[in-house]
Amino acid sequence: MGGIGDSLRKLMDKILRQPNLDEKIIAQLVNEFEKALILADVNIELVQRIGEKIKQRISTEEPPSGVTKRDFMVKLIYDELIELLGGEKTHLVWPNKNKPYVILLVGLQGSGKTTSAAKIAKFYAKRSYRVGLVAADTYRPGAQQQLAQLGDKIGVPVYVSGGDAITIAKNGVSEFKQKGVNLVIVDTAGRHKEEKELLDEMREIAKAVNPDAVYLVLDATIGQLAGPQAAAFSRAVPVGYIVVTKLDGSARGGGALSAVASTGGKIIFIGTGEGLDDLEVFDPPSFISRLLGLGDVKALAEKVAEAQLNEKQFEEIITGGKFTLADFEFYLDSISKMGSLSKLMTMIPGLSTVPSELMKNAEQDLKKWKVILNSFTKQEKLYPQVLNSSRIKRIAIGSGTSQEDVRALIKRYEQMRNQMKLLKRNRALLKKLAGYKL
Ligand SMILES: Nc1nc2c(ncn2[C@@H]2O[C@H](COP(=O)(O)OP(=O)(O)OP(=O)(O)O)[C@@H](O)[C@H]2O)c(=O)[nH]1
Ligand SMILES: [Mg+2]
Repeated sequence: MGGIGDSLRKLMDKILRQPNLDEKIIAQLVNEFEKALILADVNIELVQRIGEKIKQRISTEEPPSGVTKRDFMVKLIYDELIELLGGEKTHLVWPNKNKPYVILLVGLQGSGKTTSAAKIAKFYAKRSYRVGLVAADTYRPGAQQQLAQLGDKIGVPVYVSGGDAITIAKNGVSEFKQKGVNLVIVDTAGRHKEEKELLDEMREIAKAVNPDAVYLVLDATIGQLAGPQAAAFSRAVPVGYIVVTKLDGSARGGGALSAVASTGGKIIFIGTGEGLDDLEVFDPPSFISRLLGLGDVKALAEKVAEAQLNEKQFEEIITGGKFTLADFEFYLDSISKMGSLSKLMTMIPGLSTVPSELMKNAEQDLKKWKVILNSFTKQEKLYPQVLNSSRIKRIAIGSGTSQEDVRALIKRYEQMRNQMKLLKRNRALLKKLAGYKL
């Protein structure tokens, strides 16, 4: 939920460190929790209802045996947040490849339709669908060109033509159908203020192409307004699913997601950046566990698989007891293959509590660290306890860096190792409590 992550992660940490959860402390923690949600633009009444529920449950229910009250409280918060976002289900669909499936994208100007069209196309193309994109935005100059360029980048054909939007949409879809394309995605124009005109055009296009699903694209930065906006579109066209974009940059993402969920809207994808890989299937349990700093092993594993890394080794690092410098090195290598470090860190269990400020530096440090690690001996990587000042000096000279650099790297490694321990504990806890497979 955008910027809300930091404050929630800190709060979870605080709860887990409380020696004694009495009523007063609970009230105070719940209050902090409510504040974090309100800052994320979640509806106040909804926030209060959740707060009350957590307070009531923590004071009346007995935690399952072997579970502390602190752990139980974290679990209650986890559950309530999932509920807030519409429950445990994901709405992802796998269209039947024997029959062409048509998606119509609608939404206001600048909400991210064209970018999302390309992201979704890439998502399915990677999973061996034959995808076609139809550029039915005749309103904004250059709009067709924008989609054509994105299509080029991802190797997906784009139907571009002159004429009016309705004819383009209709012809594009039928041409792709004839060519045996499994999935056709129609990008349409947005309008800023003339909503009525926009909705009329959407209705006409929907009539012309008879889509299997209409996806509404909403910008997370509008916060709670996402609710009424989704409702307005749903009255005009049969909105099946919702894509919420720009969750990376918005502190109001929590408001947007919860507002949509509370109107019964099915969020299928979320956009988390401008890149064409910055699209995620919306899965509330993974989303929330990441938000709370419990780490999203599932999403991480998917990224790893996509980057064709050694999945088994990765899983061993996450679940294994030891975390050596060699594991750390493997991490760094994997991360540089997978893209943005700071984004990945939020998925890596236990590391999501590292403040985002630190992560920024980490991105810059990554290259230097790899050079330094090259100067470690194998023994030093596997048994970091042998490191002493003369070894550190040797490593600094060998890698052309300073002893402070080497020490900083060792310190970061130790931080990660400690957080791995915390994570193991969190995962074991959630497994025990929820039966949810992390
Ligand atoms: N940070 C971030 N930016 C995004 C995301 N999705 C889209 N954008 C950016 O938002 C801007 C508008 O995106 P478009 O895809 O062109 O939006 P559109 O809805 O097609 O706009 P119109 O065609 O003018 O109606 C672009 O600069 C995109 O890069 C996202 O998930 N995160
Ligand atoms: Mg567009």
